[in-house]
Amino acid sequence: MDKIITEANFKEAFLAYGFDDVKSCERYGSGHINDTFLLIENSGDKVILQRMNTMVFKDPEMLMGNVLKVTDFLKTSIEKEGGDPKRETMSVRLTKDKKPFFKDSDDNYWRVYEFIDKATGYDSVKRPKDFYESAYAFGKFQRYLASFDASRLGEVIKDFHNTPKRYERFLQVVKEDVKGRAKTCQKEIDFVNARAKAMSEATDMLKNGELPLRVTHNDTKLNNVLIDDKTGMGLCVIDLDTVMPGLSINDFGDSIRFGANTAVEDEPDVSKVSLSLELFECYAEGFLKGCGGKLTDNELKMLPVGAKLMTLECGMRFLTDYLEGDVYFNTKYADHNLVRCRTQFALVKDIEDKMDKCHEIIKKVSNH
Ligand code: ADP
Ligand code: GN1
Ligand code: MG
Repeated sequence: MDKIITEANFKEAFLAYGFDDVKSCERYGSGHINDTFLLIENSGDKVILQRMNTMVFKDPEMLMGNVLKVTDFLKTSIEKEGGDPKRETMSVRLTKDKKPFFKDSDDNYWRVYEFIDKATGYDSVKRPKDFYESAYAFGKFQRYLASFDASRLGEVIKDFHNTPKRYERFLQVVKEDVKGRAKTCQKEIDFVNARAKAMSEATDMLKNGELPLRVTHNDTKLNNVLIDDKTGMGLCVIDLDTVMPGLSINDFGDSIRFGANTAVEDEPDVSKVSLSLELFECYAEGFLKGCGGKLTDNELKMLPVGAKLMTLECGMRFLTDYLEGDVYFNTKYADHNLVRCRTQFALVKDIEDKMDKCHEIIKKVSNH
């Protein structure tokens, strides 16, 4: 569990960044990893102040190095296409000492982003158009980064979307059962084990050279893209912590997991959970358009499998965290991770049942 943030910690961070006239500094957004605050100065200036989660991101210096490289690169690409780099990508605010983060005397790592105003990160799809726009933005993000040299990026979390490795770790955690919780979730453990063979479907293809390694976002939830309140267009891809070499089908898949579910990620009533084929199609259209026709035939073919695998992997990660005593994801109540896991598994089952239909949709959308 993360240690608390004291008044003194905030004061040090404010000083490091030169915020000497703070009007308010409140928790903001619904991310599961970092501690995010919206800081407003009396002048009306707004910034996002975050305490980075150093349990998850063990090398914050490398992480911020990645973020700076990626945002600098994106700024140039956005300018070239006549966009507004101040709103269409993140801007890191430096400390008074010109550093991209600040470490306080309790070893908390802080960073500041310019606040992107009049734009919203949604926790669920209110209008299909927003989902289409988010897809276009994530696809475009990938298109921009297609010419970024991946070897410049550090691997911030090793094997982040290596599903078979995640499965190995899951098996270990079930075996150790440090909190004695395995007996409360045997059905869910069985659900994972029944899919042992499926875990390496995508990673095997990567190994065999059948799927290309690209620079991907790796955390493409709907609330990690801001939609412009005025134009309704996908404005800015945020949460760049996990930008690393990865698979396009995982970026596609994670968005489907979160946004094409007819229920929210932590819906306790699993009868409400299903894959909306309408939203699946809508996302596929936006994503393929955003990628600019750059996906290979194998990638296109594997997009629905990406959706299944990202949902299975995420459910397995929630279950792993529940078994370990809720040490990774921010939780709001005792069984939150177990509830999230059940939602994911109900969605996996529905994706499996609708797999043929998903393939048909991709064929139609990509004209293959
Ligand atoms: P986490 O890694 O915990 O998910 P995020 O970086 O995604 O943290 O930030 C959490 C939330 O804060 C986002 O979902 C978004 O609503 C908001 N947010 C983050 N950065 C900005 C920004 N630069 N401008 C406006 N809102 C932001
Ligand atoms: C976390 O940071 P956030 O809330 O956007 C997690 C993702 C999970 C997601 C599940 C670094 O995303 O991998 O898919 O929760 N991020 C990290 O909601 O582990
Ligand atoms: Mg986030």
